[in-house]
Amino acid sequence: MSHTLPALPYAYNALEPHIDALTMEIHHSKHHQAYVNNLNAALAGTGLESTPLEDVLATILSPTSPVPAEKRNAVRNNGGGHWNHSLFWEIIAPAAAPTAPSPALLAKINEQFGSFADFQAQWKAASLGIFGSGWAWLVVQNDGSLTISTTPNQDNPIMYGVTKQKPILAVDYWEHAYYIKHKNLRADYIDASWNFINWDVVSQRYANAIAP
Ligand code: MN3
Repeated sequence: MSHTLPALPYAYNALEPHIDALTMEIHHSKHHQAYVNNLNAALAGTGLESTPLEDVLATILSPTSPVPAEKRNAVRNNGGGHWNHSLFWEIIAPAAAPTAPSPALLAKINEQFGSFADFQAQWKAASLGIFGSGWAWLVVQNDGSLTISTTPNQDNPIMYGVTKQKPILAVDYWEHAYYIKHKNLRADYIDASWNFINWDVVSQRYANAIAP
């Protein structure tokens, strides 16, 4: 079965004013759809069409990847694009329904970063440090600690050896994610992001990641 574009659980204008409706529509129906289409084209005939995408991405950077060598860049870029955006749509929420980190996640953030404000400052510094297009991540490590990381292009922590439940927060810092509203001002988009992160989902992903 080929990969498909997931439907959004909210309207394109639901993220206003933090993400504008036109950006959401183009981002979902054009950019994400293109990653899905290109991924399906790259996987066609490989026998990997029905393999869970996480499994394909987990080994895509390895010489032993089952993806044919000439298809690996396309699968890396478009498979990453499909996986990353599918997560991104889940961890953002309508502005009308603000959420907050669970007590357990907030306690961990405070323990690890000093305070929520310190976490936000470190996240912002990391996000501003991405040269060109990429993503910022909050990842639960095997020992339960939280780390902020960034990846270029459509790479993600799964490709770098982190299993699928462990990235709990992801924000897209490609200019297509914010340029219409925020122009070149990535810092403004970062500041706005605190108003659209769905902490209910992030907190649930944290709980799943640390569950024995
Ligand atoms: Mn994007």
